[in-house]
Amino acid sequence: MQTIEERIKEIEEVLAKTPHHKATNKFIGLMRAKIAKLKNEQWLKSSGGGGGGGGFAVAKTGDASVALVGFPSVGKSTLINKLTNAESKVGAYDFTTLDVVPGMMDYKGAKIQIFDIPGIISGAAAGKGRGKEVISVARNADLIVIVVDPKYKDRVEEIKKELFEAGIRLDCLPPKVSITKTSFGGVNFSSNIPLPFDEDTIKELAREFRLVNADITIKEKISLDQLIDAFMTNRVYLPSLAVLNKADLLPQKPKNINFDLLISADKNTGLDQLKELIWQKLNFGRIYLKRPGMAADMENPFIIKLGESLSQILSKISICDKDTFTKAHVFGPGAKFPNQEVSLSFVPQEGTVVEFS
Ligand SMILES: Nc1nc2c(ncn2[C@@H]2O[C@H](COP(=O)(O)OP(=O)(O)OP(=O)(O)O)[C@@H](O)[C@H]2O)c(=O)[nH]1
Ligand SMILES: [Mg+2]
Repeated sequence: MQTIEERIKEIEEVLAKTPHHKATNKFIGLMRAKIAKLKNEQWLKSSGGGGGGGGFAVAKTGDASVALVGFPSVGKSTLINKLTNAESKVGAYDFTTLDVVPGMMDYKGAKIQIFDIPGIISGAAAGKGRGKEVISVARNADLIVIVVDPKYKDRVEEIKKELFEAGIRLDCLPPKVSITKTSFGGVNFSSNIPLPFDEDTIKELAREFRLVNADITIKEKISLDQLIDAFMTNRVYLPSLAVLNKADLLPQKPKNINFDLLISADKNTGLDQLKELIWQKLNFGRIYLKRPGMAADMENPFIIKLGESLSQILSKISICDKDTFTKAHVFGPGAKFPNQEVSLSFVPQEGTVVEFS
């Protein structure tokens, strides 16, 4: 019997020979969907335990979690030891870290959990090395920090490809496609946007994903691969940062910079900028809560995601009388004037003082 890998290869070969034009669109879509499904199957079957959690026991705590992903020996453990309270073993040889090591970084009042994970190798997404476990941790994080060093400096894309193969979509939003299962009526499709595939292709893909009755609406221009992503249920969409560590070893600043930041974990350079970039990528902000008649607690900010409304924020605050709140008064940044009365749909900014009432 053919292995999954052989089946993927066979379909890829067929695809490579297929000319791209309108008449072959449906066929290409179907073949790509089959590859996506097989890759998922391969991932689920690879060693390292079942399902999403993988083989590492990692409890998420704090306001957000960040995974450090990179090839061996680029300095991930050195970095987590500098950023957090962790004491992860550092070694001048590959695969020093064999387990996931969590650490907690305190920044601007937020508790940001960072995971140091074993170095990945090419083929990790197909389960090579401890790829499955490593990638499971990455999938469950809120931000991926890709770490490279001068030896691997041109290989950010290679890491991104591994993550992509494992269903992780970096720095993009989920395609605006809604798929609602219905109980009868077949597959109905609606969209008023010109798309690079036809209704037949969508219906064929729906069949491939065993959707017999469903309403499908596409609300933005997407590619065929994004359409397949919309059908796959295991895609995660995460922000990422790429950092080049060991910048102290570079004779000069590299020309083609495809990183967000150059750092040296060992020499303590760029680490404050990295903390700030992590904060920004997580889209975090601080608000200060105030009780009527009392001063705001400026020592203990409440961490929010910028863009959230007060009612969304309220749902995360643990105070017992919160169900009674129907409005708020705001002060400082974001308020038109001190003590402005706003509804719970108000969106605060970094630094807004909020008094719920
Ligand atoms: N020159 C220099 N060396 C560094 C820097 N950061 C780490 N190193 C060295 O690089 C080697 C590997 O560091 P680790 O932190 O163990 O690397 P890792 O990415 O955790 O490695 P694995 O756990 O094997 O994947 C050690 O010898 C570190 O001292 C740096 O900023 N500059
Ligand atoms: Mg390590």
